[in-house]
Amino acid sequence: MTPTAPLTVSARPYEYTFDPATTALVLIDMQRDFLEPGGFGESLGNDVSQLRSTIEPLAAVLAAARAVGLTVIHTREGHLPDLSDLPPAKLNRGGATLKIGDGGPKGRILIRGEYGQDIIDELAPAEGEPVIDKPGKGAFYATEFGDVLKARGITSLVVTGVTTEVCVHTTVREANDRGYECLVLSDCVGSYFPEFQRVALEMIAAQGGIFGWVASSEQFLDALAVLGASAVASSAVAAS
Ligand code: C5J
Repeated sequence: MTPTAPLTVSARPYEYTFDPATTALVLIDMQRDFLEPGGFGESLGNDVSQLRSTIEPLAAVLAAARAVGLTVIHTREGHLPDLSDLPPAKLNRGGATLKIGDGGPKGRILIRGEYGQDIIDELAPAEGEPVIDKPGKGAFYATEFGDVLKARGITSLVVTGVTTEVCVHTTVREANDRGYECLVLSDCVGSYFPEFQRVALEMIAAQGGIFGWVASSEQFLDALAVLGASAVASSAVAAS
């Protein structure tokens, strides 16, 4: 992508400015294990339908980002088949009916390479889009994410995915400490707990943007529209 003049998104706590050439759209853990029945999220006692409202707006943002040539990066939470990267504290916590590594209806729970651990069909990575496999909640911990961003000259992150207060928050906090400017799209992040969703978003933008900015997908698409992305985004919504 050729560098363009900075774009501006109407956001909380104030306008977010970004250069598309140095910005990545990041989709955190939009995996079957979190969004579909029979996976890790449900085994922890959660109602996975709570997360599914994120899919349609995120599909529209993804289509628009691809149309204007924005860098797109996906992450997946998961562990090696021999569980050597799984701390006992994570394995044993949570009182799950199915633990990480157990066999479930979509394969071994949260294990790399299993059907359930992969990204949902609606948001499947396109060829060439990096997919970062991470053993933790944050995208930087024990991964190549930071190197991928540096190699591409990325300084701003538009963050989406699940769950808002866990992997999205951890990643935004890690990114903020490393100097990245983060915009979180409020309807493209989801939580199993409506009150956590509200408070987690407030926490990002509080204190003058202590961790970053918050905007809706519509506000972000409005900003991208000057690059000609609006038609693509509308057709993605119509098709979904
Ligand atoms: C969780 C995540 N919630 N991707 N993972 O365990 O947020």
